[in-house]
Amino acid sequence: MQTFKPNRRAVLAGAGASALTWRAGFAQSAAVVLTAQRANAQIAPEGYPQTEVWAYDGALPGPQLRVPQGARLRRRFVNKLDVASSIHWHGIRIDNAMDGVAGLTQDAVPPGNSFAYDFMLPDAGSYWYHAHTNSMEQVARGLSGALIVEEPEAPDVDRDEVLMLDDWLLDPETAQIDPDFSQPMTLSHGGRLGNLIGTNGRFNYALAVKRHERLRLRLINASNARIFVLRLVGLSGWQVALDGMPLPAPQPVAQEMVIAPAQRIDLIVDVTAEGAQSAIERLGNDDQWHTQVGFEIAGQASRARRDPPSALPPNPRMDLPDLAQARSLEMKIEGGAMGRMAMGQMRTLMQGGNFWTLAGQAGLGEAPFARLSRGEPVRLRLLNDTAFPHAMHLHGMHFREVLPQSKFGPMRDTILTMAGQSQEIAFIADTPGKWLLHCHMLAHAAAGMTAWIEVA
Ligand SMILES: [Cu+2]
Repeated sequence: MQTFKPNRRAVLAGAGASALTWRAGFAQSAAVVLTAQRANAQIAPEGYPQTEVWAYDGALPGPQLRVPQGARLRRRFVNKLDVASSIHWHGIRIDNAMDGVAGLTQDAVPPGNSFAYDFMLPDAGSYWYHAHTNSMEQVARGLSGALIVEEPEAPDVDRDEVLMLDDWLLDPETAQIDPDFSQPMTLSHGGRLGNLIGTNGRFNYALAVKRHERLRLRLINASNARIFVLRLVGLSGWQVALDGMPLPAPQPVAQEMVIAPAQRIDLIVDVTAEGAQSAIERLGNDDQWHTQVGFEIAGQASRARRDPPSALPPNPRMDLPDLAQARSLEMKIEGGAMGRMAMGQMRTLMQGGNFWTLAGQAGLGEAPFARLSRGEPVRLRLLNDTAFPHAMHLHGMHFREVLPQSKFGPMRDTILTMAGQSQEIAFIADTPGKWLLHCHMLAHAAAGMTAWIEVA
């Protein structure tokens, strides 16, 4: 297998913006800032006005941060918004003080103030960063970006592209973001779903590719609540990582892929289409397939057919938890519309502005859901006793689903649990600190679906 310096290749490929942000990352100057500010973006089709967004460095999505594995990321977060904010580095097994959860790991940064984020990146892979103060609103308004941690030796691909899938809830006349973030219907049902779906801040994002080109595609679901069901057309590919963590072997993409809010899928794909078009398509509510990302074929890559890709090198600390020694925990997910929660209990919940509970509690309590000893194996049963799917995200540590016959699923940081489903996850509590466990349907998190655990 031929290898190459990934960042150099990206520069040579003319990936202008990402190359620049990569250099900024590599400079590792404490003076490098990341600013949350108002900006305008052409999200909606031509003919519509620009949309006012809140964006990191004024870009939608925010600047793509690329850092070598094992390096530090240093960014002074400058808040130029009118509201307090903070940044969560999603999926990073991070120093707890840098996790960005306002009210748990730091105070929200007031308008006009700043906060120095400075942390090690132990794992290669596709991660992302987003606001974690009133995140339902702040992420919906645009505060998210990709955080890519580069392997020391990148896989043999021609290009490396980040695809941030998102949806926006816009006024169909003015193309401005719907400012109602407290709609009971949204909070108690499936969450805030947009009416304009797109990729990388555009409704019709497309890439020009060559036939037989091999691409690494990093899919990131940055939406508030949308579960994307995707398929490849004119592309043949393999999944090589989930939520940043490499799979032990590349998995051929044989059928539809499901990517829940906050989840990532790393693909290596070959452009195999005979015609001029290939695409990642999305299954719509109308049961039709729609283009999510177009791949417009112009020209031919020098190499035609290649061998299947190799597995990505494993990250550190991917050991399987010892189930026999593990502490068993259970978390019931209850509430929401059409659920089985008793009327009286639901009424009390709603008086506090909530619709959902985790293990009987709405929002963060004084005491954690669990106190864990550092290094302890844990198994946690998630019982979704609601009428809706949820994307449960654990901060600070990745987990594996426990499958029948004590087999394990891949390491992930976010698991999709369907209505009525019971799943068990297991992990080694090896990152000290206070860690959030919450639904990444951000309206659900805003309406009670947050808990925390402590590892000490
Ligand atoms: Cu949820």
